[in-house]
Amino acid sequence: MAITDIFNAVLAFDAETATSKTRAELDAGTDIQIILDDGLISPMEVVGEKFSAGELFVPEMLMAAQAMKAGLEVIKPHLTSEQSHSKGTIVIGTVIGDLHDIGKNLVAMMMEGAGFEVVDLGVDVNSETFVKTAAEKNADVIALSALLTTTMPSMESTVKAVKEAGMTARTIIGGAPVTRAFSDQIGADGYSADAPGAVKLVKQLLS
Ligand code: B1M
Repeated sequence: MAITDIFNAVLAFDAETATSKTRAELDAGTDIQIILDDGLISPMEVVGEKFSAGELFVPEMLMAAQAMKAGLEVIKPHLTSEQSHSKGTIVIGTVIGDLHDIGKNLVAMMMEGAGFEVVDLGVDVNSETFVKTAAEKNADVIALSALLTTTMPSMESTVKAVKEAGMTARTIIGGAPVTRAFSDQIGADGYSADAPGAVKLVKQLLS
C-alpha cells in the first residue's frame, strides 16, 4: 500500500481504486495532507500538463477529475479546518440563457483538484446571483462560462455588475466561442481556453 497507488488510480481514471486506496491510507493513519497533496492533487497537475501537451483529451481529463473527486469525498469528512483551508474561493457558473455545463464542470473539478474551494452555481446564472454569492462567500474569483455566442453578452453584463458592486473578486471567462480579445474588450481579469489553463490563470491572479 502506498500513496502512489492513489496517484496511479487517478491517472488511470479509476474512481473505484482511488476510493478504496484512499480509504486504506486513511485507515492506516497516513497524514491526510499527504493523501490530499501527493495522492489526489498532484496527479491532476500531471493530467493538466498532458492535456496541454495534446497527450490527453477532454473525456480522459473528465474521468481523471471524477477519480480525484471520488478520493476527495473519502477524506473530506476527516479534514480539519486547517487542512481544508483552501487556496482561495471560486464562484463558478454558466451565464444566463446558457445550459451548457460540461466544460464548466470540468473547470470546477480541476479547480477543486488544485485545492480551491469551489461554489458551483450551475447553469443559467444571472449577474445578480454571481454578485450576491461572491459577496456572501467572500470569493476571490468569479468564473464565467458560455458556450453560445448569444450568451456572451451576459458575460459583459456580469463583469460590469461585479465592478459596479465595488467587489475585489477577479473575473475570469471561458468557453468555446470566447476569445482573449473578447475578454479584454469586456474588461474581464483573465481568459483561458481550457480547464488546466483556468487553474494556472487563477493561481497567477491570486499569487
Ligand atoms: Co449545444 N451548442 N446547444 N448543446 N452544444 C454548441 C455549443 C454548438 C457550437 C453546436 C453547433 O451548432 N455546432 C451551438 C452553439 C452555436 C453558437 O452559439 N455559435 C449549440 C447550440 C446552438 C445549442 C442550442 C441552441 C441548440 C438548440 O436547442 N437549437 C441549445 C441551447 C440550449 C441553451 O444553452 N440554452 C443547445 C443545447 C445543447 C445540449 C443541452 C443538447 C447539450 C449540452 C449538455 C450539457 O452541457 N449538459 C449541448 C452540447 C453537448 C453541445 C456541444 C455538442 C458540445 C459542448 C461540450 O460540452 N463540449 C457543442 C458543440 C461543440 O462544442 N462541438 C454545442 C465539451 C466541453 C468539455 O467543452 O464546454 O467548450 P467546452 O469547455 C472547454 C473550453 O471551452 C473551456 O474548458 C473546457 C475544456 O477544458 N471552458 C472554460 C469552458 N468553460 C470555461 C470557463 C473558464 C475557462 C475555460 O473560465 C471560467
